[in-house]
Amino acid sequence: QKKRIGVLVMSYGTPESMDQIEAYYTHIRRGHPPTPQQLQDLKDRYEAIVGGFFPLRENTNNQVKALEDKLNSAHPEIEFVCYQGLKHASPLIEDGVEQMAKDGLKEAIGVVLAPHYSVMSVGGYIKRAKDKADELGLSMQFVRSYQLHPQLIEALTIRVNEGLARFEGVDKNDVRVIFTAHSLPEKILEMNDPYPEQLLETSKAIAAKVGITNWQFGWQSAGQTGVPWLGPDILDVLQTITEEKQAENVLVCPIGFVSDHLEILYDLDIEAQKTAKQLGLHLERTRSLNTDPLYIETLSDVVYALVEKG
Ligand code: FEC
Repeated sequence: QKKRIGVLVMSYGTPESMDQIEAYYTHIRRGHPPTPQQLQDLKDRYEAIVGGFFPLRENTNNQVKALEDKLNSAHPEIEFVCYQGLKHASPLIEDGVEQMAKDGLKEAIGVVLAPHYSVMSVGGYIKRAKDKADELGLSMQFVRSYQLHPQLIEALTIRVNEGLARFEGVDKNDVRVIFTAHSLPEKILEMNDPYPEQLLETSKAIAAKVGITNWQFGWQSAGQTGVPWLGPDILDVLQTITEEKQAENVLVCPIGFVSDHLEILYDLDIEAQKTAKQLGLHLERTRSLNTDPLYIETLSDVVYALVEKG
């Protein structure tokens, strides 16, 4: 009999229909319902991305299936069984852990579909899974980050090269590459959080592989919570680039996200694109990883490394 190992694949989660948006948003806000205006704004953003279609759900399903296939084909001596655990939608992280225990699994590994660790992002996923696993007597180990995995860097390098090639007749060093990730409240800096540094590590590794020096990092998708969030925001970066005549062409590479979803399809493709047009900038965005085999290999590798460690 093969050894069975559960893999809890954790990701942000998304509503499945327009009428689930309120419950989803309330969960994100830790039980505080949004005002009617906030709710409408969010509905409008989902409407704007291909008419209220929720691509993150299908992308996550595909990534999880691809990871399970990859783990089982790369390591046939073990049976890997993947489960989903979502931060803000069903099945919740706790549901995923519970299902593993119900299915009789004794050992499991948790991995988040986000490469960079912050106590407020990945740390939160891990804490919820660990608390539930401890309660149910399931032994779990966790992947914390994989921001420099060679296959991840390779996949992102390919995308940056591809993006640069879209600026026909423009030298690659005349295009400003902006690497982005989801902003977080500034207070993470007081906690010595590794998030900003890990994001710079990924950015530097890609820039070195592509062979570019004309790049910078910018934050995106900051929340409106009344406390300061990490900046500069991508929209301010575009403004500065224009005012200081630093570049006319920009390529945005959202390294903090691995899938097409609202923060890419709205915040970058609609909002940032609109700002760029107003400023007269030519803005392109690199393709998302989704089920790129290099990304799936990255996930499979970091999960298996924990199996080997034992
Ligand atoms: O496509 C989709 O349906 C979901 C897109 C989505 C992703 C995502 C990723 C991250 N978030 C992170 C942190 C925060 C913090 C707050 C916050 C708020 C929202 C809201 C929506 C939303 N997030 Fe999100 N996030 C996505 C969607 N996020 C919608 C609520 C409206 C708004 O503020 O825009 C603020 C919570 C609060 O109010 O206190 C903090 C981080 C990530 C990237 C890492 C990860 O994937 O976990 C960090 C995708």
